[in-house]
Amino acid sequence: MNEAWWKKAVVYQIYPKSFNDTTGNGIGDIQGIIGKLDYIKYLGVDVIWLTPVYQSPQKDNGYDISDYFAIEEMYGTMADFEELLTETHKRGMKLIMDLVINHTSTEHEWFRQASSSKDSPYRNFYIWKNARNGEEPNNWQSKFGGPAWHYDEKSEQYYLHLFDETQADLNWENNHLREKLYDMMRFWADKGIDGFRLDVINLISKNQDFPNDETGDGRKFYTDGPKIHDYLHEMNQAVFAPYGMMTVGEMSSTSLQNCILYTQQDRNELDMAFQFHHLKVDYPNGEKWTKAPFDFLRLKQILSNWQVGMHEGDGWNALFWCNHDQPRAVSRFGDDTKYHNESAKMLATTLHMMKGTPYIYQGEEIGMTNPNFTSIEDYRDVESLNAYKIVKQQGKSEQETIDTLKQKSRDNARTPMQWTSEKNAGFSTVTPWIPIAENYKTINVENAVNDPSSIFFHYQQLIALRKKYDIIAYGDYQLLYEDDSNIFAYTRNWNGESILVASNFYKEEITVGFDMGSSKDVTILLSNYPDSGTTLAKLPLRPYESVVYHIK
Ligand code: TEU
Repeated sequence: MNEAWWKKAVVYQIYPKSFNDTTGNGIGDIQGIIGKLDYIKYLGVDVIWLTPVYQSPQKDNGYDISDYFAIEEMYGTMADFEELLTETHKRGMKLIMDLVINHTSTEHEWFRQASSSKDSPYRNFYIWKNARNGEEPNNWQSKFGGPAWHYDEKSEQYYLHLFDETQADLNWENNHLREKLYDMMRFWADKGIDGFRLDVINLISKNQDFPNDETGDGRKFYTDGPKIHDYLHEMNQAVFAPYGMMTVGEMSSTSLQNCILYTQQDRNELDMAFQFHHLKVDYPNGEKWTKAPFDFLRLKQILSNWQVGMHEGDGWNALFWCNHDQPRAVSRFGDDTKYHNESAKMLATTLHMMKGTPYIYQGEEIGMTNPNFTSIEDYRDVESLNAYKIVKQQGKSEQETIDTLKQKSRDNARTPMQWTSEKNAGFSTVTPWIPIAENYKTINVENAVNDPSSIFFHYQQLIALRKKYDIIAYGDYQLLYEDDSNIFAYTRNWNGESILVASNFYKEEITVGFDMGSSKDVTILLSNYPDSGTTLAKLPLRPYESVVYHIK
């Protein structure tokens, strides 16, 4: 079988700002990553995804790029980056960079030129529109709150920004712009990087009528937009294919149908896609900024639909619970106190035994939790600060607003990596740019690697299983106990063998039964309890118990 290597790979995501500070300024840096490469290698991952380290005013922590060819000074130099790449390769790992090409910072030279005059040759690199009845050109909303248009006094037109007003959307209709972007991508490819994670890539093609959205926020006019597949194919042929790159697209509010098209191998667009529907199961009526429990049945249903749909459609999923935009999974779907160890392992197992390429976000492998910030002073994220204002304007009390942020803020994921129980968690010698979670004295890397029963070693074993058993990469997927409100169970089947995953998502012990046919040889590949049952017909699952069985 000649399958792509990344089908058996696991990726580790690094958010440099919060990873490891070697300069003593409270902010992580590239040398800090180099210093921890042996740790990452020890976990067993194949690929590192580095979130943006390009020059940036940091309004959105690097997702606002002002120079694609320069390394942000606070992270280090180009020489540091090259050293990181060499050292990563030396250890047999690959490095993919984050590519933010839906928008640039308004401090990018292109935007400076574009906004200098309507006649600038760069004007058409961005999306400019006249006012409509003295107001915004349409009613599209920014994903960070408020209108998606900003009026530029000087050149007397509005420009589009789907994110912060300092993140101006690029005009992908412009061939010249596209060529410039592909040249830039080749610059990094020539340095030897192994691929790209493409930020909100399914938003780059906008409906050119820019219609008003009578029933929404504009999303339907640019999500998986009219020319998206053409652009991705063009990009693939211009950059990804010639350099043999691995690519993963971040797909905002996408559909299964489109993700199949994005990732079917013979279409030559992308290798795999992140979708977010399973992480909206705690958004009542689609509303993020409300404190709410998660809907477990929906969670199972969504993940399972994508498992089956991508398998049948020959697409490929990027699997994840956590990233720098999401609250910590153990706090969100598990129990971050009494059953911290069990529930973090249960979540890891449930996801890692699925079909797709799993992504681990820094700190997830030691079960880092949400920090439970109690004051708005602790927050840094532009989206959270906007939400704070908006939610209060809607009439919610200070306490309610803080409680919502505590559950939903992206800063939940952005607190410094907890390396040791020493001052500042071993992250920095000084107070970090954002507060550290108070539990760092117990939840930290040093403790984890010294404890054979730690969450860290559970992840290490999950990664090793994926390498050893082809069925994990290639098997089909069948959901069991679909309507059960405590148990997440599924099988993977391939070449006459099966894997059964049985996970209890809650604290109550539940007994389940599986009929896997007779005279089968059942072995436990991994469990988060030392003494899980092997009688599948009658299987008690204790709080957060999660077991992987191999059945031949
Ligand atoms: O995120 C895009 C995105 O749609 C989100 O997950 C976003 O955080 C969410 O809509 C907010 O509710 C990507 C990056 O991962 C994120 O960090 C950037 O802020 C964003 O793009 C803009 O570049």
